[in-house]
Amino acid sequence: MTQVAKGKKRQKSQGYIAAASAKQFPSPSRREIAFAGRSNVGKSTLINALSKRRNLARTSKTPGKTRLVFFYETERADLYFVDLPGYGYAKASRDELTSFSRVTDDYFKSGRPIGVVLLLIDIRRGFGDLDLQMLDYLCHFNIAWQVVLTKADKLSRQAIVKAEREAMAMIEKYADQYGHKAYAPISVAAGPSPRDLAVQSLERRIYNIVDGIE
Ligand SMILES: Nc1nc2c(ncn2[C@@H]2O[C@H](COP(=O)(O)OP(=O)(O)O)[C@@H](O)[C@H]2O)c(=O)[nH]1
Ligand SMILES: [Mg+2]
Repeated sequence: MTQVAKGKKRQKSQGYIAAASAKQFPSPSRREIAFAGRSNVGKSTLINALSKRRNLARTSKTPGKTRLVFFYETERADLYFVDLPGYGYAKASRDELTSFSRVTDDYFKSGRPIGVVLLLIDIRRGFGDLDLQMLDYLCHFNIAWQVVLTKADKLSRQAIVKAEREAMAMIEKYADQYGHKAYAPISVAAGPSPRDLAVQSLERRIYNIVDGIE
């Protein structure tokens, strides 16, 4: 069996579609919950925690590896989790990239049935320029977004409260400016303890947003 054939088989049995360009996006038959953020912020880890499947989305210690958009089937047959390419790092060099990839751009511009975008921010770093650019982008396209502060296990309780307060100030500023709904940030530690209560409250929040309850 060739490498390509093996890859295809695995893709089918795991219930996901990997797209390198807009042409490969699935037909818009399900609503989508998209995960955006810098490379290495914890997108794939959070998708695994929310999917309750440890190895659905591939995680990596090396930033900047994923350049595809992955559409993962979820517990709910009417939804996809969409893992977007991380921004901020070029693959080969460790140079900072200053914009989003073509396929990310296409994803937001092609009128996908997006229910909500989770914008992941490393709780220790806070918002960077590219994160703010992403917020502008989401507001511009009038897409609902929820900020998730990742790797909360790396900070003390007190530092988490401070980081959440700072993130909320940023969220309110953007939401006010665009007349957007301001959802409070949720801090998660999806890596070490995926059954974390915060992951469960995030799960409730995102389903409430896509179902129009919040
Ligand atoms: N301590 C800690 N590490 C995490 C957490 N989430 C992700 N990581 C680690 O961060 C690295 C990047 O995670 P990954 O999900 O691949 O990030 P992605 O590039 O955004 O998809 C991996 O080594 C993960 O194990 C977390 O909540 N806490
Ligand atoms: Mg990833």
